[in-house]
Amino acid sequence: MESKLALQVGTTLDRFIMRKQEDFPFATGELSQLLRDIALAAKIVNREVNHAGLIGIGGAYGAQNVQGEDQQKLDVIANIRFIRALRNGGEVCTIISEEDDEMIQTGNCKGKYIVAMDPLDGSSNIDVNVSIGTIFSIYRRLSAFGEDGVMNDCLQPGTQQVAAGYVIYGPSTMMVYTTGNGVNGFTYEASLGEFYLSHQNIRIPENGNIYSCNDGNYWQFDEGTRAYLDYCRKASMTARYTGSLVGDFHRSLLKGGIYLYPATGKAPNGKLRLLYECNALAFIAEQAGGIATDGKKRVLEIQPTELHQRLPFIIGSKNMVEKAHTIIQGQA
Ligand code: AHM
Ligand code: MG
Repeated sequence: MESKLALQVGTTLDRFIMRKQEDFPFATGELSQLLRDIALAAKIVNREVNHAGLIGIGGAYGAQNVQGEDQQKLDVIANIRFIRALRNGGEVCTIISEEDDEMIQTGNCKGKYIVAMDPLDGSSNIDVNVSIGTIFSIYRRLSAFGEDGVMNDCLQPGTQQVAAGYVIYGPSTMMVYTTGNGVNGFTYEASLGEFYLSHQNIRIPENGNIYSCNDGNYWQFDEGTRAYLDYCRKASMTARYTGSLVGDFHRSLLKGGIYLYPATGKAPNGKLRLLYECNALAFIAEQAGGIATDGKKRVLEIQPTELHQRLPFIIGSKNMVEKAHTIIQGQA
């Protein structure tokens, strides 16, 4: 449903969210407030990211997160900032974060929503000043109000997302999100402290010429995936891979392309996480006309069984993902 009021140049994220809410007269405004809380935390993290090189908080924290990966100081800071914003906001009862093994209870037992997030994805890129991002998914809780959220609230398939998005901290900082009614992007104007609508109703091109995959893993991929990468090379497609999922996905979304993180010898179930990396981007891709799968199934229909579940991941332009499936499944 399109907003009743025409959107004008200079529309801020706040105003956009407000106008969208006017389309739903019975809505309580809690989801709108939650999106604003996320945007506020993103502004704070953006400031930290911009200052990281200056105040010496880039680099490893010296600890490891639950998956045995080095935690960067900024990962920790971003995690704290987002949790704090969601706790203060009051709409969220439970958070799932890449940085925390267990569910995080905010203490807002009346909160309607669950948030799954990767507070700072692509953190190996922080020290080298390459784009990084925050990814988030929002679900309605299933359990009764008045208590903490439970595992069942967190293990919902991606089809149940009520909103999802990402923030990319790059040459410009942008927030891109969907509430299931198209995808819109907002660019941050730091001097004014506002996100402005800059990319209205984003549609991912059906075709593209860019493939994005860690080619160094080539010999760890299955035969089908290798055949697809051979096809990309023979077709002289352009290879682009930063190691920052948000950046690589954002490029595909705007220009057309395909991103693949297949299973490898080292990561036999894939590397990326369903709840706070893949589902959000899959929701956005589909809302923009693209496709996201684990190589066989639609990502959004996968029933999660654990918080930090991993999966192989293919996402991008419709025709490119379909072609990849055909080749990977040996039908080419
Ligand atoms: P992270 O959550 O630890 O940052 O890992 C996720 C990142 C993605 O952003 C990126 O696409 C991928 O891992 C890169 O992995 P690799 O270095 O194995 O290619
Ligand atoms: Mg991550």
